[in-house]
Amino acid sequence: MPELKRSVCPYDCPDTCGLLVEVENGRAVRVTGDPDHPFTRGTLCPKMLHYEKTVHSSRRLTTPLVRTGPKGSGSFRPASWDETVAAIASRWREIIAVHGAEAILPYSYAGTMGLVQRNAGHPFFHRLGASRLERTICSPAKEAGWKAVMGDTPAPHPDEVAESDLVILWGINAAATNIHFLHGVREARRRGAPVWVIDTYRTPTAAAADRVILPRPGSDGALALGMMHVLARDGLVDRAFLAERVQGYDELAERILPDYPPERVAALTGIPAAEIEELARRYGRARAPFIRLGSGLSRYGNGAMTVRCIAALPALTGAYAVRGGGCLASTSTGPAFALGEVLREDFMARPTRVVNMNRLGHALTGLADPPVMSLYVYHSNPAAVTPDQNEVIRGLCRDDLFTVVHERFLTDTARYADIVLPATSSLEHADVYRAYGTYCIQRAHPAIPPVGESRSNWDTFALLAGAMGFEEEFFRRSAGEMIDRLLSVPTAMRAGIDQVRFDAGLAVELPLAPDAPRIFATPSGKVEILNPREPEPLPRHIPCHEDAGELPLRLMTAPTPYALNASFYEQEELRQKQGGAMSLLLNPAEATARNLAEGQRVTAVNDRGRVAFILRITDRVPPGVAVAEGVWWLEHAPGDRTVNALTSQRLTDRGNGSTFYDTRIEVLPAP
Ligand SMILES: Nc1nc2c(c(=O)[nH]1)N[C@H]1C(S)=C(S)[C@@H](COP(=O)(O)OP(=O)(O)OC[C@H]3O[C@@H](n4cnc5c(=O)[nH]c(N)nc54)[C@H](O)[C@@H]3O)O[C@H]1N2
Ligand SMILES: Nc1nc2c(c(=O)[nH]1)N[C@H]1C(S)=C(S)[C@@H](COP(=O)(O)OP(=O)(O)OC[C@H]3O[C@@H](n4cnc5c(=O)[nH]c(N)nc54)[C@H](O)[C@@H]3O)O[C@H]1N2
Ligand code: SF4
Ligand SMILES: [Mo]
Repeated sequence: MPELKRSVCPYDCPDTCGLLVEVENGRAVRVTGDPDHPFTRGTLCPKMLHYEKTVHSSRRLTTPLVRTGPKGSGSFRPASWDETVAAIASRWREIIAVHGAEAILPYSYAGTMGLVQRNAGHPFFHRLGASRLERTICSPAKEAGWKAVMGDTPAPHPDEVAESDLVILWGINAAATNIHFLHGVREARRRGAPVWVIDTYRTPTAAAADRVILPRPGSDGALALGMMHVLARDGLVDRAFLAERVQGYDELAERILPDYPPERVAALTGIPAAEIEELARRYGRARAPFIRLGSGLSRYGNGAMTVRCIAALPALTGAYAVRGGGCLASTSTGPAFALGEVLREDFMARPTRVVNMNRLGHALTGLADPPVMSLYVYHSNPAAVTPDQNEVIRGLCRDDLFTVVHERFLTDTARYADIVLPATSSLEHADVYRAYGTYCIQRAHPAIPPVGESRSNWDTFALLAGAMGFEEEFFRRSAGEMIDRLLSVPTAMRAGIDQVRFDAGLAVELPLAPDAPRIFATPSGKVEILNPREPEPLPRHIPCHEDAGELPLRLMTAPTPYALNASFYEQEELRQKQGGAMSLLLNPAEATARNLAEGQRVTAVNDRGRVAFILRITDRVPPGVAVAEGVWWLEHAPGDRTVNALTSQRLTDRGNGSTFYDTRIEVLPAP
């Protein structure tokens, strides 16, 4: 009889599902959704249905490795932990002696979202005096734009969407990235709410919508301003709400009335003026319109401003005050834990250099002082996921760069390492999780022993701390002790949780006061359409970087339902579900204009790179747009580069975020 253990999905996904793991002889044999999870209620996405195939993949790294061939060749010999940890410590001592500790750069992101394992390197690198990584690859511009208008106002509970009478899925492919949210959306629809999707192409989510609107990439801010123009012009605004609870509506009206009439917004967005009018009127007449805002539209040079424009919209109609209305950008559950206990910024003797993770290529190849002489990568795959792959790989090829990669698989990045350390999967280590699409938290204990000689992030940093001679008792704590410590610090947000359930390893909801999303946590206590603390006090349309670009196609570097960033490519079945090949989607008219045929090999080019894809022709993609779903591993790519060879290191208007979607290309037949 298999033993049943509880765990948590560790991936970077807003849902943070509870898992049930069937364990037999120390192996996970089956993984299913936990029906006892308050939000995800027992269903899993297609990626996690066979998590056991990832955990027990024949490709798992089981011992440390030392490089024996040229960087990138993938030639390694097995080695012991003692040998590799001693080698890392001695090389770091040499680097510190010559260049100082800031010549060492950690690089980590979202391989696991558990609070202790994810952040395990912070105390170590603070104590070492290493450079700090600005971790802004995902959605800091979205956060900045949201915060400028709504401050720290909590998002509505995701279940509230069921009470909405108009749902807008705005820049979110929820069928891939937030599948459990669609339960509530379906419920709203069953009760009569139309569902509108606003995206740049017909994603799988569009297939389930009543209406699909496809603005030109990067132009959603203008669309929101045009909608607000119509609301203001036609008197569809809530005067009482605006007077009492909104700052700056009159100033906004002075701008949107002359500047954003539907005809001008049609020119900016490519959406016909009549459709903008219709969308605005439907929005204005709805009792409780609910916007679920994704992050894709924030990954542009104007990303934060776009989010600000959209965040202003519910203020005009008072939707922010209505249950089932408003906007869910993400649930901020961070304050539920005293994360400072893990991060330990106090271990830093002085504030050290900060390197933006989106500009890794620049950091590794530029003339920084001190130069980056060692890169330590853990739970991230920068050779695949970071923009400007060519420059990242040029940097990783440097013979004088000492690279250590702590990983579950021999990823594109690990192939360039001098030393590879084997990492546990989430089933093999302890952690505690919060969520960014729900208000759930959950603790996980190891369900199985480590595969091979793999070690968790926490345990690996403990070894490295020992080898570097760090005396602090902190570095001798186990992950379990660290979690206990973290949970022993009470926070206002966790007060009143079902402690018995939580201690039993079940997911529990943070108690959200019913009206919390309707009490605006901004400095003025109002929705701040006008925010005097911003360099631009009022929302307006600003162009994105590539609005000035010359190549004809906008490239969408979008998520696929069958992978998560560059994770899950070890599963052959999931690659098959993605069509078996790294493909580029193009509209029939664009294919015909270039004399390209379905299934042929094509090359996408711009001044940063050239990437081979297999062409898929589909009218799901409008003219002027190309779509590359997923972040494939190089070994499965038709050529020698993957999608991020086309993306740039330029940052967003606010938040220093990535601009993956702000990319232009041309597509040519492959030679
Ligand atoms: N299956 C799967 N799930 C995932 C991920 C994955 O890769 N695969 N990634 C995870 C991660 S790291 C994150 S951050 C989250 C969220 O990941 P995000 O990248 O925020 O994905 P979505 O929120 O679905 O939003 C992306 C959508 O925005 C659209 N888009 C791009 N530009 C524009 C634009 O200018 N306007 C509009 N209206 N739409 C635009 C894209 O076409 C795409 O459908 O998902 C997580 N979940
Ligand atoms: N083209 C394109 N590029 C993108 C995106 C996109 O949509 N399109 N999305 C961007 C976004 S939103 C994000 S958030 C980033 C994500 O970028 P990353 O955080 O780098 O995400 P993954 O590709 O999932 O890589 C995580 C790695 O961590 C490893 N891992 C898992 N668990 C552990 C563990 O416990 N310990 C250690 N040491 N390793 C572990 C996994 O094997 C995996 O290789 O990618 C960005 N890049
Ligand atoms: S990736 Fe998301 S939807 Fe899939 S199991 Fe994990 S938390 Fe659930
Ligand atoms: Mo992300």
